[in-house]
Amino acid sequence: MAQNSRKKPNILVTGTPGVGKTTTSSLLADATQLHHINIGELVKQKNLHDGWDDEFDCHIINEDLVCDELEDIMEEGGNIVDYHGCDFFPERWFDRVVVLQTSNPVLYDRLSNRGYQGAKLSNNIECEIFQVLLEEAKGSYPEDIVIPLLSDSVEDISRNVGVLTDWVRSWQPAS
Ligand code: DAT
Repeated sequence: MAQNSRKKPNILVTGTPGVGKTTTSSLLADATQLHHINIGELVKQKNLHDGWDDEFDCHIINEDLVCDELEDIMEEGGNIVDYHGCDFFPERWFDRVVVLQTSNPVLYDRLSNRGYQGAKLSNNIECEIFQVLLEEAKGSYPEDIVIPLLSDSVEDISRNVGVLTDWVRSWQPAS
């Protein structure tokens, strides 16, 4: 199917854990009536993983199973996909790739509050410092659809949801 034949857009919301992907995606889904897909939850619910990674303290996601599971609904359009990785989804799925970013001290506090510590905490802070997700997104999608947005404060969330809602409302399927 051609990239632009869907009737509603698909948006990928990515970034380091803790930057506000789920909060932003959920509010954006409420504002636009698009469907929020939290990949972490989907992987757990549908067992789309190859077991548990003790070192990183998370499921080992099976990327092929995730892509198979989503193919039909992504083809339909109208989805907000929320995940801390972006290089294994087909490029043709997305009309916008939003990379949320958070200042290091703010992210450190958020992840500490979430109970992250030791290597898990420092790996994620390093991931944000080195803009790993922004680079991954730019390497995986056309640069003109990759949008970095600051997500430090509640005001940032409101502004980001507003900007993205306007974009969704003005999006037109190609004729
Ligand atoms: P993610 O889905 O990227 O892991 P989240 O949406 O679960 O992040 O948010 C993690 C926590 O941080 C949660 O308690 C909400 C809070 N938070 C996220 N973005 C924020 C922001 N821009 N301003 C204030 N709090 C924020």
